[in-house]
Amino acid sequence: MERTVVLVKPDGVQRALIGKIIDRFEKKGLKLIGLKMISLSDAILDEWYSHHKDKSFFPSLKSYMKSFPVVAMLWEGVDSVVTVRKLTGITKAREADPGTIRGDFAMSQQYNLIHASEDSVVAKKEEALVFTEEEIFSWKKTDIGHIYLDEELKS
Ligand code: FUP
Repeated sequence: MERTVVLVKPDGVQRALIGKIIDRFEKKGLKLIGLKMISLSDAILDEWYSHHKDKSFFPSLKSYMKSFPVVAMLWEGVDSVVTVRKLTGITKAREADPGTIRGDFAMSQQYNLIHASEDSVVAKKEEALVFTEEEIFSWKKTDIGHIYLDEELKS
């Protein structure tokens, strides 16, 4: 099943929104298979945001992401990358749809609470950057039959 990485960014940690953010994904029916607090290093951030390295906001983005620890999560579900991006909302939080995490709790383009992997290739890269194999848990979610049809689980 598809996996995707979420970070609660420094502003989300400072604003005491970790629990609320986890709750959104849990209630949706996604399965949490990895969770930890980490301080992001220069090496991780250079790789994480390599597509932004030439942008004017990159130095500010990097120093913000290093300013305080973040909470990293790995979520699993059918089409989890797209699902988590929809629950997250667009980058510029003050214009994000109500009902999304950014739309409900944030105002800024940079302080937008949360990172969510952009696609499945990026999700695999991000998973490898923050989680070791021992930090990823395989467990049986017993309500799975009430979340998906059997044929959805086979696709
Ligand atoms: P997203 O996938 O929505 O997190 O957004 P991007 O990958 O486009 O951007 C990553 C992060 O860069 C954003 F969360 C915040 C920061 N950013 C800025 O600070 N200014 C910008 O103009 C665009 C992005």
